[in-house]
Amino acid sequence: MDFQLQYTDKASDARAGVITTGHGKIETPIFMPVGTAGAVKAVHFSELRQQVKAQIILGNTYHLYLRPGLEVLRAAGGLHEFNGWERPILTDSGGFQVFSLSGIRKLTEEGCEFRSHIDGSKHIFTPENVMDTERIIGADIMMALDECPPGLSDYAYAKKSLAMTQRWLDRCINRFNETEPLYGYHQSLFPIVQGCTYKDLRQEAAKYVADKGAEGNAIGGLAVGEPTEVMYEMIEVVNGILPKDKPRYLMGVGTPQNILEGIERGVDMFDCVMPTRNGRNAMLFTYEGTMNMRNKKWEMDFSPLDPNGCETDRVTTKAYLHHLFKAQELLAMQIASIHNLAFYLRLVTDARQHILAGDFVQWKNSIVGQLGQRR
Ligand code: PRF
Repeated sequence: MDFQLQYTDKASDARAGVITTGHGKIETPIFMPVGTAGAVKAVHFSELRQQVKAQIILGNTYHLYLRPGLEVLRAAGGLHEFNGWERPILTDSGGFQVFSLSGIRKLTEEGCEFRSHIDGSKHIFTPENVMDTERIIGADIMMALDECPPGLSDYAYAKKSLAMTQRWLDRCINRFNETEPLYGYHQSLFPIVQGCTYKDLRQEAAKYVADKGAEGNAIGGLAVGEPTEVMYEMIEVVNGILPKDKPRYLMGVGTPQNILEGIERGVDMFDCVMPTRNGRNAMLFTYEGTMNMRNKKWEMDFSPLDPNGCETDRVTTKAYLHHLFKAQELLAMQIASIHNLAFYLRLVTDARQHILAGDFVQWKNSIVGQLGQRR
């Protein structure tokens, strides 16, 4: 993997760059649609390519390991061959999903034991078997196994948890280095900085991760219940330490405003379920704020969702989408998901253009207030 910085903003830490993987290039800053089980919910890959203009998608080790399972993925020749997405893929390691989804779980030095949310069967994720699983899935970027404690954890717990995440990271790196990619293209391993909301823990965690010399680095453990301002402060602390010449990925964040604030603080990669999940729930993101498409005010509004948006935005009227949500048509979820993902990709593409043009901060300040409004 290669990362070239094209331009660093003079007035902030925002950067524009290009990541090159075995499945093509990614222009940063970038938003990665979430494709949990190897599919982006309600959006076909043709729409993802042509309308959303997604450059990379995310998969989850937890889901893919449980279903379709490693035997199928291995026989298919990896996830790219299995699902037909020929652009880059990143896989999250599963730890975070185990904590948010599975039932009974036990955290030990060895790893995390959990029960499948599908059939209740018992499993364990260890740093070693997660690396092996991510090799079999074959993502271009693999994430290390970490523990993401709740946002408001006390200091003692946060410190203990971080120490274990660091020991797990060493085990991940060892296994990663002992194994080879299975399908003939390079895979990168990104470590994850944890440390909750404690500045000294975040600093220590960022130094620990930076010393590993990985091809890219991630910031985890944020947007998990702490105040937004604290999240921004932690990003600043961590990015002050992580290497500038490697991509930085802020995991599971966030709203359009969060993404712009992250970009301003030197983050290059983002993922979040919000555009798809909220879209399925009738919420649209736009530059002028959010819209609830179930609201009666759209019943007679025959203007397009966005005359300057993707094809779906140009041909769908607000009244029609309102009708589809009221009638519980599946197409409603599809249109809203395409719109939201296309908007998120447009947001980061516009941010990139303004970084390259040298007026990112001015542009960001001029739109960030509007983004939070309700239309
Ligand atoms: N760790 C991992 N995945 C994640 C997170 C984390 O801390 C988050 C937190 N926002 C989202 N996804 N492995």
